[in-house]
Amino acid sequence: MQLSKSGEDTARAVAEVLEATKFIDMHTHLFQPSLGKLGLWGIDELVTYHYLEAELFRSSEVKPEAYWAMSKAGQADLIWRTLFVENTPVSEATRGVVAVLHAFGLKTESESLEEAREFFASRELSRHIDDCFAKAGISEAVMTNDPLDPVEAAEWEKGAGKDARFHAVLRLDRVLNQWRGHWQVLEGQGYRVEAEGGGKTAGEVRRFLDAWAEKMKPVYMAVSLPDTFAYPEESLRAKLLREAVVPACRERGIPLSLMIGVRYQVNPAIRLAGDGSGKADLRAIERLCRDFPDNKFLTSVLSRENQHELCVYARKFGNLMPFGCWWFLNNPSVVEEMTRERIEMLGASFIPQHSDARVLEQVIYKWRNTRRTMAPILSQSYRLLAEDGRAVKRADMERDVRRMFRTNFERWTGAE
Ligand code: FIX
Ligand code: ZN
Repeated sequence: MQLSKSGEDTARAVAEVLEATKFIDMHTHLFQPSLGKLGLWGIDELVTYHYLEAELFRSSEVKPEAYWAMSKAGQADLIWRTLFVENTPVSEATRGVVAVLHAFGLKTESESLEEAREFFASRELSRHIDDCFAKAGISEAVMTNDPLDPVEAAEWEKGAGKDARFHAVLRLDRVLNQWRGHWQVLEGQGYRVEAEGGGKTAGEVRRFLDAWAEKMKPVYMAVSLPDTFAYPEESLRAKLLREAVVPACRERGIPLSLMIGVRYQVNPAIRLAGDGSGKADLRAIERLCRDFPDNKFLTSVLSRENQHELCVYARKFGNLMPFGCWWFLNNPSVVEEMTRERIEMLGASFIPQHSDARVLEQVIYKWRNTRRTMAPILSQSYRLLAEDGRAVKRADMERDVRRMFRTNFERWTGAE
């Protein structure tokens, strides 16, 4: 269907296409039910999300150590009262909880969480996952799987059955960033590795990666990296990247996801909520993409100040795929700026968003927000194109949206 140049036709068609397309959520902290009790869901987990814990400590007299001593329900009741009853839930993360309650037809202005607790307690998890994914408009979610997490490793060793709604990712933070605290776990599993990384360490880490990749069948390998990350550098991390991780990804034909710019634990007192953000030196990406042209690098950077530079690098390297508006960037004001400059510089050759959901029901609001922010941006792009002489067909829109939210990922990972 040829769209007229009128804005309202375009806006309506874009909204309909976004609504009708099932997205792939290519980075989450969700877990398939066959991995036991690792997956978080329900109102108490939603309300104690670390984004909301950070906001609690700005609006309550409670001290972190007193908060951590509370029960999960007690923590949730305090956050609900503080951020949702005594204050208006206008922040992105608080509004998200309201959107989830509303999506399930629950009251959004209750003084207590009792109605919500009863509702979520009544849900059967696998059907609840189907319902949440349907409400979110996603077909599948990509997990974050840590072979050095003893609880998760034990679940994989039991033989976690494949779940078509989920894809695995081999997460490497403990290997690449926390070697000192974990090398002896590998040694205990029979890998001839050394504290300083000498001897056969790189080859043995490669053997470890291959063994876990056979078990998990990951769609990519991933690591989050500090704002100070540099490559090349004289460090064990650089050596393991060069000699173990990058070759392993290349030979398996899967990307390496680099998530760069975290300032870990700037405030340890508030635990998972205590991480910050810092501008990184993206010349590391330049060197990795140039030195390893047969590797594919999914990349998300945490500092708003690095975003335009990442787009420029993506124009230089076809093996670099920018993805997502990560963590502190996942707010409409920043998502709009990042997505507009990406479309202007990269067309549809990037992955606009991931949810980073830690609690199952978060996919509902995170993807609702993505569609809401994306619609006017895409409409504007098509209106400009029409004004400059090329009217846009609905089929063009469907192809573009499918490419950004599905086929860029599928083509890069082989995850069909
Ligand atoms: O490293 C990561 O995967 C980050 O997304 C998380 O560590 C972070 O806590 C998060 O959930 C951000 O949304
Ligand atoms: Zn994450």
